Amino acid sequence: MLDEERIKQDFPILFQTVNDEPLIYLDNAATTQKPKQVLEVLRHYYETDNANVHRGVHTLAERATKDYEAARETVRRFIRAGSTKEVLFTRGTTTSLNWVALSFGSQVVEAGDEIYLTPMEHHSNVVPWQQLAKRTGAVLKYLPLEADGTVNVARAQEMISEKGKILAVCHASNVLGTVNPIHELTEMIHAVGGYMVVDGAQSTPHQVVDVTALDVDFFAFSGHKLCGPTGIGVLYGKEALLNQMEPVEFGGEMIDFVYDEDSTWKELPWKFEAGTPNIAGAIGLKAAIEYLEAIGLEAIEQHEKALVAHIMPQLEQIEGVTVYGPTDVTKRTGIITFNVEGIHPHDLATGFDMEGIAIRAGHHCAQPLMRFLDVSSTARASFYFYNTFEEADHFVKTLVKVKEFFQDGFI
Ligand code: C6P
Repeated sequence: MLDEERIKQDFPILFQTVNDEPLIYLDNAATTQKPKQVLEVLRHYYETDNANVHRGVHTLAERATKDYEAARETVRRFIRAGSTKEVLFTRGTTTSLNWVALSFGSQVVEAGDEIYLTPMEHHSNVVPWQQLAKRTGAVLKYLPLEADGTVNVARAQEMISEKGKILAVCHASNVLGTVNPIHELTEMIHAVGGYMVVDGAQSTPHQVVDVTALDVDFFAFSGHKLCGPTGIGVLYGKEALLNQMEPVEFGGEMIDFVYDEDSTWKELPWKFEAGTPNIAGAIGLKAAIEYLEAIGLEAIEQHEKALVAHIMPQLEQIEGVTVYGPTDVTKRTGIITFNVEGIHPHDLATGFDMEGIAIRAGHHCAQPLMRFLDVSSTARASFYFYNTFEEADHFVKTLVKVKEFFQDGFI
């Protein structure tokens, strides 16, 4: 069990009022708040160690380099990768997925090959593949979903053919809260000689991730969704594949020798990291991971499931509320995406904000999924380990209040 009331004290931003009400932050799928422990590490880095990495021989440069590379080792351990050569720092999930599609994708995908996605992918795991398909003449195919938004594994198996080259799928959906059967899907694409690319943006912050056990070829996530800074993310790739993959960006840092007409690259992982990297971001990410590990990823996952299990039956009692995704709470992360009949999601989000509660409304960068759900947009409350049961109850009460306001015209 996790003591969320105590944990909440670590997050200074949560102790403020919004529209004269205590802030309840339920937009954690968009980005998470940062604990004091991370803020202090960032402050300490800039106050005492700030220097460029892999360049200087002076003391500060050596300290910054040591801390930056220690962050890589922390990420390696966190996602259970075999080697730090397999851990590339990027700007975030979007950059990581673009790198794979741009470089690896262009190397292995040919005209007529098939690239599989699911309708629940975030645009960051759709558009780079659309562009790759256009460049190469490959065919994009969407694996079918069940009515509750989970992947229809049997039909996926039928659909994945000998032409399959890439299967790109989210580990957890940013809308439905479903967790996909990554290992099973990985076996399917490997069986036809293809590669598995996983968007881990919404799983890595909420559950134990083991890229080695999952046997995925590439895995992407963002630091800001797990209490780390913005502008830092990770691309994991199997060493043999990264060795074969060409860099996407070129310039300082990533070269070995630069001749007049051509150049050679450093070894992994540095051949991919052109220019001055986000040093503070990596160091902040390390602090965030250590913070999460101290709480325990299993405890975080349990807490979010307990919150959702507490809320879902209450939502079912409210007339006109539709919750999307599986009804089985054990199959969900801490995301609750919903609509209220007759009320636009943006009105709902504004109503919640009037009550100090931050939720998100819109298409959540998942327009193919909106078409599957046959809606133009939805509201979404996304919980994290620092959200309390009291906040969960307040969320439900506020939903009733906001609904009555828009239906009856007073609050
Ligand atoms: N989803 C949300 O509110 P970046 O922006 O690169 O850190 O992450 C992109 C991304 C990729 N995949 C998934 C599953 C995601 O949820 C996100 C970010 C946010 O749902 C912002 S749109």
